[in-house]
Amino acid sequence: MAFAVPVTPETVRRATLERNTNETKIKVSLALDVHPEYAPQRIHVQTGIGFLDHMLHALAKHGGMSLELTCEGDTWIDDHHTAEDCAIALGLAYKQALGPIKGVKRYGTGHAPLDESLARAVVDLSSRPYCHVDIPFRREKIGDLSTEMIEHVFYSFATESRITLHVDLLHGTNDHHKAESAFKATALALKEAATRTGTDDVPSTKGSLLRD
Ligand SMILES: [Mn+2]
Repeated sequence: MAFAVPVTPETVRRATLERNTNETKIKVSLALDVHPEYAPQRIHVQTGIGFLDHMLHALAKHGGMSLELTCEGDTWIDDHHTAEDCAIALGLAYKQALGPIKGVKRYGTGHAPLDESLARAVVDLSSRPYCHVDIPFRREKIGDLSTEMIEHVFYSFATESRITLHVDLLHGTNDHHKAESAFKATALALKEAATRTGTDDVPSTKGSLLRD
């Protein structure tokens, strides 16, 4: 029988890292556990791309995470390097914060509607990086984020965090709503998958979910 793991400053799963290239300079600090008193949820995202900030903020908020992420990227070129690298850095932080895959649910499913849009996300903290995204957008861009980068963000996050992630838009018409419901569904799936069971069990019949 599982029991809740108390969230204290000592038990919060967290990671802080920097990732610097000639294209982007990123600082990220991520905590996978929040508590109103001991670990209040704090979210500050500043990537230089407003709509990406909005999506990562939603991911953290509904994923029950604290997230500080800042990026100085070459947005004078376009949004590609910044969006991709922020997702890579976030994935690295997620993997690091999660640590060895044991004592967690491992699987998570999220459904999030936003008005007419409904997205489903399914996560497996498998150490097997895989990503499937099916969100048919109509527009080229939402704000300053190219819609093609939304799939890329999910892909980069899943690859770097070494999770299996499937995100499907079930239906919807408004592109802003479609994207937001997808990030919120992913947040809910991640939150469930990372929920601690209160045991030391490795959730695999193989007895091992290897992480480096
Ligand atoms: Mn919105």
